[in-house]
Amino acid sequence: MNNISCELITAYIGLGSNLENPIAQINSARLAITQIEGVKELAFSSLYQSLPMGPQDQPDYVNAVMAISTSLEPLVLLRSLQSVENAQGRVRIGERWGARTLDLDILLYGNVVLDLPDLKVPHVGLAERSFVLYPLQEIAPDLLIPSKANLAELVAQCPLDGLRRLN
Ligand code: ROI
Repeated sequence: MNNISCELITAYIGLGSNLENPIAQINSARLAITQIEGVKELAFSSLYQSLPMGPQDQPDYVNAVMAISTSLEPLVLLRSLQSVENAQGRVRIGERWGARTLDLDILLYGNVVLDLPDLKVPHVGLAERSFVLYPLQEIAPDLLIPSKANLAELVAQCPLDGLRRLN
């Protein structure tokens, strides 16, 4: 045993896609995330169809939320998720809040609050996004969100905004 630091953190990842077969994008991202060393899947929500937040001249999104147990530090986890995005054809140019093949966001990392240039947790948009809150509630109904509120309160204040469960 030479692995000294092995604290496991429960983190929540938001998955979103609105290009090139979004359902397949989400399913293959799920598989790729489970194959990251130091990551184990704990739960995966249903898939949801959602109206685009941001510019409206883009296709509807498919969204889901995944709970993982991880030994990776937050920024290492972020870089690993970015590799998955890149492997699935994500191109970081073009319009802000435009269409994308795959978006992976760290929504929560245990009870940690982080405000780094590259990573803010809890995710800044979490409280306003039905396509994050409802799937999150499905897999973690009793969740407390550090520095915000409990999830049930946030869900109660967030209209569905066209969100539809797909499966
Ligand atoms: N809108 C929806 N419905 N779902 C997303 O995952 C999503 N992701 C984004 C922006 C462009 C803000 N809009 C979205 O990054």
